Amino acid sequence: PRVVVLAGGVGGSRFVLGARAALRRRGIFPTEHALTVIVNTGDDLWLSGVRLQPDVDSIMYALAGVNDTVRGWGRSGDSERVNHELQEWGAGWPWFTLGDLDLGTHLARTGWLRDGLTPTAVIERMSRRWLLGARLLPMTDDEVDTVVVLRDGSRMHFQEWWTRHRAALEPQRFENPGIASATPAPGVVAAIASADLVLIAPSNPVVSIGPILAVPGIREALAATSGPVVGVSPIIGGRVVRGMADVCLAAIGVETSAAAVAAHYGARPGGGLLDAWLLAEEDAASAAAVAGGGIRPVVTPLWMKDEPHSMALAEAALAAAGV
Ligand code: GDP
Ligand code: FO1
Ligand code: CA
Repeated sequence: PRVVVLAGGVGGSRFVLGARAALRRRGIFPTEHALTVIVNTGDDLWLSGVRLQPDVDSIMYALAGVNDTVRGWGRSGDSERVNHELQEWGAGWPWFTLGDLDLGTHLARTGWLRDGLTPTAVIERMSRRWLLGARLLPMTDDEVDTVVVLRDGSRMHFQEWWTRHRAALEPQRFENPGIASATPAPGVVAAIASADLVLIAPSNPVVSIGPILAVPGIREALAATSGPVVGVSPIIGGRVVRGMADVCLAAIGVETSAAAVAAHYGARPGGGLLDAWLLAEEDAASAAAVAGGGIRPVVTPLWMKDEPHSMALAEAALAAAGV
C-alpha cells in the first residue's frame, strides 16, 4: 500500500518508526516507495545564521537511528563545544542548545539553501545519507514559522515560547505569517492523491498538524483522496503523554481529550478530516461520542513506549483503514 503520514517531531517520529516496521513486517522492501511523511515546518527558525528544521530533523534522525531518545531532540552522543563558544559570543539563544553534530546538519542545510536548493531538495539530499525507509517531504517550501501571540498582544517565535518559557505564558493564538499564500511542497498533493490511506500521527494537533492543514491545498487534497484518513489520538486518558500540547489546545478552545481532538479534526463526511480515530482503552468511554460525530472509533493501546509498541499501533491504524 501507499501510506502517507502527517507528522510533527517526537510523537510523529515514534509513529513513523512504527509505520515503517509494520510495512516491513508485511514484506514490503524498500519501504521508501510505500511510506511518505509530510512533516510540519512551522517549528523551523533561523538562529546564528543557520536554518533549523526541528520536526524534520527529529524524524530524519529517528529513522536513521541516530536520535537522542532521552532528550527527545537532536543527535545521540552529541557534544556542545560550538554551543559554548556561541554563548561566549552572546550569539544565538542562551536557553537553546545547538549540538555539534546537529550543527553539522544545520550548516549543510543552510549551505545548500544558499546555493539555491529548495527545502524539499535539501531534505531529499540529506535523506540519501541513510536508509531511512521513508520519503520525507516538508509541508511547504515557504518559510511560515509559527508565531505565538500572547494575551498582551506581544509576539514571539514558537521555539522561544516552547523551550524558553516552557509554554508557561498563556497564548492567545498561534499564527503562521504568510501561510495563506504558501503552497504545498512539490509532491505533497500528489502523494495524498495517490495514497491508499492517510494517517494523522499522534502529534500536537495545534502546532504540528495545525500548520500542515493550514497550507492551502492540503486540506482539499485530504478531502478528495479516495483512501481512508485515519487519525491517532495524542491524548491518552485525558492527558498529553509528553510535552505541553494541552496549553496549545486550550488556546484554540479545544478540551484536552481524545474525543475533543477528534471533533476538532472533524468527520470527513461533514467536511472534516477523519474517517476513523484510534483512541486508548483509557478513553473507551468516549468512543460513543466519537461515533456520534460521524467518525469510526477504534479502541487500541496508544502508548508508544518502544518500537514494538509503535509498530502495533501502526498495524492497528492500517487495519482500521482496511489495508
Ligand atoms: P513535537 O513536534 O516534538 O512536539 O512532537 P509531535 O507534535 O509529533 O508530538 C507531540 C505529541 O505526541 C504530544 O502532544 C503527545 O500528546 C503525543 N505523544 C507523545 N508520545 C505519545 C505516545 O506514546 N502515544 C500517543 N498516542 N501520543 C504520544
Ligand atoms: N528543545 C529544548 O527544550 N531545548 C533545546 O535547547 C532544544 C534545542 C534544539 C535544537 C535543535 C532542534 O532541532 C531541536 C531542539 N529542541 C530543543 C527541541 C525543539 O525545539 C522542540 O521540542 C520542538 O520544536 C517542538 O516540536
Ligand atoms: Ca514540533
